[in-house]
Amino acid sequence: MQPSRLRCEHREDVPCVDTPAPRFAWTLNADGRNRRQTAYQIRVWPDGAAHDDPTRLFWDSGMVESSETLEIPYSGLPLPPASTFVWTVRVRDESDIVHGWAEPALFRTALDSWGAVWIRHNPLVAPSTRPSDDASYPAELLDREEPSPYMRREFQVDSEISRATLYVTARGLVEVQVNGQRVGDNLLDPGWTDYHKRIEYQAHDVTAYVRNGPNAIGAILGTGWYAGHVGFDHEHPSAWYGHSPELLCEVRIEHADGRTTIVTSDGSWRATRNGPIRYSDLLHGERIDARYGLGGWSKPNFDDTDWSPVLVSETPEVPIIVPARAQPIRVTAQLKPISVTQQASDTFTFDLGQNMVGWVRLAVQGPRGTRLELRFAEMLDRDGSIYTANLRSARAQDTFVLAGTNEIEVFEPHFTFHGFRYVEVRGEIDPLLPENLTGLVVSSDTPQTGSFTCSDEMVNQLQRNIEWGQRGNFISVPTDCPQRDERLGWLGDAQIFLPTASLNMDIDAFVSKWGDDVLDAQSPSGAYSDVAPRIVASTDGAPAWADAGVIVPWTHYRRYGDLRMLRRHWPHMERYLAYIERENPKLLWSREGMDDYGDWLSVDEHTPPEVIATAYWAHDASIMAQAADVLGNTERKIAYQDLYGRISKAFNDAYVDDDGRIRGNTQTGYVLALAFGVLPAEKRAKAAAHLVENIEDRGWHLATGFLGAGHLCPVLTESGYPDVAHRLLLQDTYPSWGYSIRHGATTIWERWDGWTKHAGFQTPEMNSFNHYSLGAIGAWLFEYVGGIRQGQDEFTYENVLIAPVPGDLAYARTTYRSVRGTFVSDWVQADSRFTLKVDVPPNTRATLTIPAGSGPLLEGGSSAQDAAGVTSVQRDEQFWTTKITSGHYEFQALGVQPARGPKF
Ligand code: RAM
Repeated sequence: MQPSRLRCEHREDVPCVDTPAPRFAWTLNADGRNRRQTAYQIRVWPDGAAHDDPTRLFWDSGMVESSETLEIPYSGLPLPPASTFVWTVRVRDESDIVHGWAEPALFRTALDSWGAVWIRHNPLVAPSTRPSDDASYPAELLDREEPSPYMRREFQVDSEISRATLYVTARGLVEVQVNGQRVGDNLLDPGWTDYHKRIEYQAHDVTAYVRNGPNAIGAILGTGWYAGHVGFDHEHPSAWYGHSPELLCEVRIEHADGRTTIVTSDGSWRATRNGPIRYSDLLHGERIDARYGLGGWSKPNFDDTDWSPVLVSETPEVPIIVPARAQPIRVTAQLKPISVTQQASDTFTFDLGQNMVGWVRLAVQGPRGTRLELRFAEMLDRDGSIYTANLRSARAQDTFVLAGTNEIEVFEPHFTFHGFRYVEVRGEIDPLLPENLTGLVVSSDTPQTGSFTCSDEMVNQLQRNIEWGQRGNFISVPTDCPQRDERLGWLGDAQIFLPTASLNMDIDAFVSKWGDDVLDAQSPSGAYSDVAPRIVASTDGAPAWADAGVIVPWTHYRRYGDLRMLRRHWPHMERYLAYIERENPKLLWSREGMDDYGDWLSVDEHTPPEVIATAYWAHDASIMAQAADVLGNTERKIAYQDLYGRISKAFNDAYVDDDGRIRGNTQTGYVLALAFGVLPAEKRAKAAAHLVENIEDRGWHLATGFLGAGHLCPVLTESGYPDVAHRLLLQDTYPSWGYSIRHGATTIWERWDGWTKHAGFQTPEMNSFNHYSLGAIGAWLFEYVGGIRQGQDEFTYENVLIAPVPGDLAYARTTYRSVRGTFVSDWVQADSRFTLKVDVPPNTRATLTIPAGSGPLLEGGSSAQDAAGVTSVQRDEQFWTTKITSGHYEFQALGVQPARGPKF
């Protein structure tokens, strides 16, 4: 029983931790059934020492009698700052066998203080205005020039190096080079936070970069979220946090003789703005002019006499500078164009075949000064030209100017990103071929954890579209869209999509980081904001958006078991609940003139805002009661249960008639009331019937916006209408998920009618083709069609349900790598039998629900009753219910009619 996937502070890569008690977790792998961990032993030691040298151990937990594999806090000697540690774990199993130590993993401890100071280029030193040999350089480009600062210093190392670590951050964006080599593969560091309150830094092992003798370190800065354009507020067009980017960094060199030398950002650095990056902005793009090549600027002995001294910054200190919590942004995939068409003698349009987020690498050859203009778009217009109207004010344009080296020159931007499928390249260049261009897909590098495939290709495309939407919008924060002048961390979108996102990928660390952004953005009143980090949309308290402050930590806890995050958010959640109650003393959400987005982008239906808001408030209260219970706070639990009851009663008295009809009679009204459990038992079935009537009246179409879309299919399924849920899944006429897919969508669209056959493109004012919210149906695919889910009172995947809802699909295969290991549900219905293969990881249990027919239930060909690891088998009219322990099983229910499974 070998532990694997060792995680420290929720990361498998090397995290830098700033807590005295970092938490450890692992996953167990073991053959056979009913496998359990009965004890564990953890050891932690400094990197370089041996784990069996007792004099060097910082912590040896000894054998701890426990089956726990999550959230185990370090409790050894105090961990010194700025150090690297190794840890491992071994376990004892159910037969008292102690197994071998796991492959060790690393973590670093944070800096305790910075010896470095923030530096910036001197704004009084103007960059050269145009390359010396190009008098014709277009004036309109020069106007926009705001070249990136390049900064450097040299340092001498004169004794053997045992380790070198770089700690670096920026107000803006930063890329570091040491001795001519780019450090690491992180992109767009340090990501986005409210820079007035909190900035993250990265730690990199640079031992391989630094050498005995002369060394040089260099940094390139971009404006990024700090000083560039963000969002859509034209009154406040850029520089939300500051005007000019700044650098903070420090290299700690540990020597073999035990000494440490520190090289920091300080007044001795020199800077220039005469490098190749002439302009960069997240929304508008980047301009690179290779004629400004700086040669070996980040190598030692470079002549920087025409560079100028940097200024030590006078910007007020940031209160909190913390190590980066989540995985960095990286290139996570590369795409080759599926075609290139020549639009005019100097215009080529590449099609990458996939709406993606990131940028392109262009490899071209041409004369010095050749200027190539690249524009990016998600869609094509009727005439085959790129459709950019929906980007609003985002120019999304990269410019590459060739140095004319007689060789192939390779261009790639540094400090921008675009959302696109099509790339138009314009310029005097030999005809371009697909080989000239590569799409680089850029995303926060969250590991994949889920997969879903089934017998219906349209549904498989839906799953791919959801994943691409996630990839493209999880860039440091979860954003609404990646292409237009917006890209904000909308709370509503996030709370709707996180249950799905956390099945597709391990967003544990990513969300705990964004959780801090949410706390940083909370108003003094207690209201949570509309967006976090909080800029552009400065309002707060919107129902279903602000409620994310409560929903997100709870969703996160249920997926990942992160109690510390829940505890940290708890007082803020309490403040929010107090705020709503203060504003709505009658227990119905009634605050006039408040921020309210309603059931955003619903079609032909208007759900009364008070119905939505009050249902969400009840939902918050119910979450609070459950969270209080988990946190061991019985008094608050009772108080919130009571509040939940009172809000539900007020909701029913005001909005629900005896026949279960809810004010507005809309799909989302019924869906939310049912999902959040605010209806009394006797009205639930009636309300569900009204919901189905509504869907039927629309010819089996949905009408929900963001808020209803994610809960719709789960509610239908739970209310006894799985066939209706499947019907909506497979629907491909407007409006439906299938409609966009039938019309070529490779991502989830912002609106059901983003493009329709009858009306063409929706208004360019708000029409993103890469918005994940409506992709919130993804959780239903995993949790109901695949069937892997947690029961109401079951947390963190110790005891799961595997209850497939097959509909008319012939098969579905679902895998989910949970915090406790991988669950698989792989079912096929054919020839009067329903086959379900499952994997349940060690230390966990599952209850399976399998469609029952006239024949028996077999496991591995014999009676399921007698199978090893099966602890109970029961049946009612419709289903077998089987309880199993860990392991791999193959069940078959025989005589299931009709051939495609039960009729619900
Ligand atoms: C739009 C955003 C987002 C939504 C808000 C209310 O501008 O795209 O998706 O949450 O409005």
